[in-house]
Amino acid sequence: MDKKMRVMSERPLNAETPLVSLQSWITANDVFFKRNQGKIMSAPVSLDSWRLSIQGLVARPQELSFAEILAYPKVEIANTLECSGNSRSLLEKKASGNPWTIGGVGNAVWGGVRLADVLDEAGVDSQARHVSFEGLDKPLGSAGIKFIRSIPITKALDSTLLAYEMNGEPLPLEHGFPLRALALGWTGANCVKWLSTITLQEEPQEGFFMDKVYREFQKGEDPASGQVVTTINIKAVITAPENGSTHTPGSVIIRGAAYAGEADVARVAVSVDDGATWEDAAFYGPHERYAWRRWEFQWTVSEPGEYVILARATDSKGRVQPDSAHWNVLGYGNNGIREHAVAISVR
Ligand SMILES: Nc1nc2c(c(=O)[nH]1)N[C@H]1C(S)=C(S)[C@@H](COP(=O)(O)O)O[C@H]1N2
Ligand SMILES: [Mo]
Repeated sequence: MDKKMRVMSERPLNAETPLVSLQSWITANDVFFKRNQGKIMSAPVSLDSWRLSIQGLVARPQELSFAEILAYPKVEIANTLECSGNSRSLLEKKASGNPWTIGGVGNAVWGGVRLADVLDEAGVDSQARHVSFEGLDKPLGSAGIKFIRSIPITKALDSTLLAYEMNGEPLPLEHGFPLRALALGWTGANCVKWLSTITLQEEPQEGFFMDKVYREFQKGEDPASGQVVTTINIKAVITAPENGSTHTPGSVIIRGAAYAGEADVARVAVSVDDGATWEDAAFYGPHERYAWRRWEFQWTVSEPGEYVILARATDSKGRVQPDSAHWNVLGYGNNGIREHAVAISVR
């Protein structure tokens, strides 16, 4: 793994993408954030023996070989993937979990097949309401709890990919080789890696990774009563200039990325005076559904001083990034404008 990544833990492997690598539209595979709950296999599984089981509420249960997956029509989709806990460490009030700054996110072009096509072949029963995904990774720790997650059937049939390629390469081992789920526009926890079994069921999956985590709840509340984290929140991140950097008077280019999960990023506004006034940034580069948009703002600063730069994204449905994040015990979905402020000096 690239040593430029910020490793938060080795066992399990949790590492975030460095700021410089968030500046390109495509996040390279070697610096793409890595988030794991369990133990990654030390070597890729053999494609000859690998099978994907489709079971549960289907007319024709399947045991698909990798070649059979490849035989489905191939789609390539740019999709920004973000960990539910990204930006957690920027919250003013501490929340438990990996201390992500802004690098628990990345954008890749994923190659694979539509889950809908595969499920169509299996014949989905009319009682099926949820689709659960299980991977080949082994749990860490004595409790031995496997990472199994389900999503509603509507999402599974509408916009979920089974990906075997990442940025034109076979899915790297750390990102789920040979096949992973990608619920487009939804947070990483909804995108199970090293897929082995897909089960169609009437009820949502139960268990630790559905009921105790990836839900937004407050202190004293039962985690299971909280909302499940699904779509990625509207958010703009500033990738330049760097927080705490010093500049000479003149031109300073402010750049970043903005993403909105299943929605489209419609607008990014920038403030260089700590929120007193705002101006629109300009978008540049590709504009694709589910992928982040890059933006920039050419700022001319003549007065030396301390400046606080803020960015505020709005999506196509009119949803605006909040001034401050909606806090919850596990610190999910931090998209607060304040929390993502960048302070610089001009001298
Ligand atoms: N099998 C399996 N899938 C998994 C996980 C895991 O621990 N095991 N972690 C999830 C979480 S929380 C995230 S954020 C994403 C991270 O994907 P990446 O490591 O490819 O960036 O994978 C998800 N899929
Ligand atoms: Mo995550």
